[in-house]
Amino acid sequence: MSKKSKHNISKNNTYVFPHFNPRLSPVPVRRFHFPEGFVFGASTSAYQIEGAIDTVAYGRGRSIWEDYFAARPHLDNGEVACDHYQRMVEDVAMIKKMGLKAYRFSVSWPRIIPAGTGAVNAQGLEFYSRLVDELLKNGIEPYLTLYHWDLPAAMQDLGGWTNRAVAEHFADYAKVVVERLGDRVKKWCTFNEPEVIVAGYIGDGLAPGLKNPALRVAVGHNLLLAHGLATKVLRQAGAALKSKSYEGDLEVGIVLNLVPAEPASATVSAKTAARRQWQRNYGWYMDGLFKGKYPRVVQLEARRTGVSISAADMELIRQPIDYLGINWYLRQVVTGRGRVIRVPGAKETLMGWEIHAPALTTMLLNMKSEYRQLPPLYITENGAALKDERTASGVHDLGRMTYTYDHISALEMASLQGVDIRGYFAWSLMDNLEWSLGYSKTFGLVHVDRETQVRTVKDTGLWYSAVIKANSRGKAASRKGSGRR
Ligand code: IFM
Repeated sequence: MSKKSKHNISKNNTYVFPHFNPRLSPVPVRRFHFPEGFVFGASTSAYQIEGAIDTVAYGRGRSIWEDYFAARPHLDNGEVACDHYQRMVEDVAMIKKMGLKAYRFSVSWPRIIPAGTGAVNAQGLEFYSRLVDELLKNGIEPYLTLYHWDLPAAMQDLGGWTNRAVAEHFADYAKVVVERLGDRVKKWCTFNEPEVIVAGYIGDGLAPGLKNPALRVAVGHNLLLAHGLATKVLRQAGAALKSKSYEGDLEVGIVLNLVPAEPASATVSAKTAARRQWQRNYGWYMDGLFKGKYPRVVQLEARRTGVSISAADMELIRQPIDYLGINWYLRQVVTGRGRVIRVPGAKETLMGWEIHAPALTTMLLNMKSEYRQLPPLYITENGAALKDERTASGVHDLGRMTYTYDHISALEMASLQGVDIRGYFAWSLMDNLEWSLGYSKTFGLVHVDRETQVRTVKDTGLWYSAVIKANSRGKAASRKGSGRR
């Protein structure tokens, strides 16, 4: 490091914070028109960043990513990931330096209850307790997700999410976590992206990789049941713990990845096909949660695949939640024949996902008019896998900066038109394990050197940091009340 360098380097050389001049930023650093209390944060998930999966050293049980993807040794795995388990304190210091007001992370079921049910791994639970303390000490609000895809292998041995009993075990696990952390964590989320969890049963790109399309509705329905059971547990525990360190009740939500389907043309057939595409794949989670009834296309599929759905199930699923988290990445464009097409000339990320921010505004406005019971919303993930250029002066990623600006602006448009939107979380805080795609697809605000683990805040991270600063100026640090219906 030359003396002249303006880079800021952390005490232990863990992260580098290059100099950034907001006035010279190629993308505007401005105040957005969001309501008071709007929160800017970033997200991660346990398996994608923690490492420390060794059962002996860390007491963690095996997950489906080890045992059910074991036949694929060529794939990158989560053995080291971002080594966050060891570097947690410095990572929180970096989050603080970036000015993030909130941090969304997941806790790992196999780390806390290695066999999925029964004995608790005290070391694992303690890790999250320390993380929460560290965040609070630094003025960062924890947003905790109970399940971000790392099912204990022992639960998969029972059939995983095809088995309703696993939903009960999940609720017991939620109880263990809330009893330990509920005095300090206010924002709780049951599941991250049920639709993608289902994808691991009907395809082979994600664990457990069962390739059985007939399991689609059974798995999705059991996940929503598990959400309902855990929500009850969290509420009960919350009431018992009431107002230890924060005002009011703890808030419970779920995170859905929503991909709106837009018709490729103005024809009736294209509109009908787009509606069907949405309802079959994404809308049914919304309908279950906020209407207490699945759309017809899903009811028929349930009947065809032998899934019985009772009125009591739907009551459990539709119980009020305090917020809905939305992970937003792309839209789909659908022809009259129901084919999802690529829009000629459209820009795409390295995931092959179309970049089209206006669809976010449209989707939010449509949701507002379709779902009367919609709770307050958060964008709990949004980001892009794009090329990063690493030079001596930093990590340059103008494409991601533009993408992020455009999406926050699209969110602002929805907010100005009356959508109750309370926060935005970038995916992801740092480059991490993109599941079976390994470390090749990077979404981070922060670059992670795979050899040294040194973190370097990318240009987008620096820009985001400046945006947060610009949006905090002059605002009282007020906290909104619970959004419960
Ligand atoms: O990395 C994933 C994350 O785990 C869930 N949401 C989408 C991200 C990008 O694919």
